[in-house]
Amino acid sequence: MRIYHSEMSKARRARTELDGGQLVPPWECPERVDMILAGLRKAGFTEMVEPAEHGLAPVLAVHDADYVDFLATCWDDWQALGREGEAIAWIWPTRTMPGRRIPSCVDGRLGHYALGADTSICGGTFEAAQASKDVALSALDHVLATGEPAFGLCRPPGHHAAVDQFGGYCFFNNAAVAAQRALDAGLSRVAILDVDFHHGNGTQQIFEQRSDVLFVSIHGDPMTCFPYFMGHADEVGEGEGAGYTVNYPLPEGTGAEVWFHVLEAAKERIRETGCELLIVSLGVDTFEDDPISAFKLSSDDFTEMGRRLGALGLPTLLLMEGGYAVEEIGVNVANVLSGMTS
Ligand code: Q9C
Ligand code: ZN
Repeated sequence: MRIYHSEMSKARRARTELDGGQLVPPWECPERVDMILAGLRKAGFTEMVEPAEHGLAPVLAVHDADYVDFLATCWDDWQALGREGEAIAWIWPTRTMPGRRIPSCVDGRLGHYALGADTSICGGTFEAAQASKDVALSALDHVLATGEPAFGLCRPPGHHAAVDQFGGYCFFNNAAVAAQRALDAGLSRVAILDVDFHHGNGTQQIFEQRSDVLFVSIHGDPMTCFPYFMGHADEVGEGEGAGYTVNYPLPEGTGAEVWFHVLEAAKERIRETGCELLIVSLGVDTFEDDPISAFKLSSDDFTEMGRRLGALGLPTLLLMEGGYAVEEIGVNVANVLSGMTS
């Protein structure tokens, strides 16, 4: 299987994440990329390909232009104020104080465009986000041209990024950008299956009202898990999109038996809706030793995941999302890819 990745993904090297009331080194670190590449090489994957530049047009097909402009300018605006730390949102429009216009100063703009305080913006963030979507789009091009599966080692991840908001370590929604591009290339319906531990709120929001993208997610119950405010089972899509959003929230502690049972239900929905392409939002933070998540999949279970995804028999684009057990992230990703191609 071809592996797409970009060295530019490591241009984002944030120092801080607000976690438990403290500023800690971010869980979503550039070392993840090297550990995944090392794991893949060790497992015998040798075809590593740098992406081609696809520009911002495919991003603007799913994200608002003012949001993209904010990401492009935020760090410079922040630095121009002489700030010492990284750019972190700290005030928001809320239920009792709805924002009626977008502020002009960077603190206000951060609140408008952020969905959480966990994700700092630093130099290199915009460049890394662009590399990440180029990885997704180049891998997509390969799948569309050959019918072969491909893996896009996207970093930063994408599934929490909404039409005009960043957060949960995500800036551009790589899976959504790729899905829209596949539709624009002539496909009629695309499935995004999100197996990251966290609900893919951004992907859901982008496609909630549409039936040309089926969004199916298996994730930690938002009653107790990030992103807390989306991902319940009764969110099923709206209007035209009714039935094309499917959420499977599962309790913390969920292990392989239940998880794979739910995966089969998710696959059935993908089959019955006639999707022509499968995009997998591949988080491996469902791993039992993930430091910030709470499912119990073993490294061997990821091989089984790959097998079961491959059994759908669809052209498949795998895109990296989360996974924070850095020591084991390489073997876990490699196992999914090996299972799929076995
Ligand atoms: N600082 C992905 O897996 N942070 N994002 C939780 C609090 C949010 C996870 C810890 C977790 C986001 C792509
Ligand atoms: Zn996650």
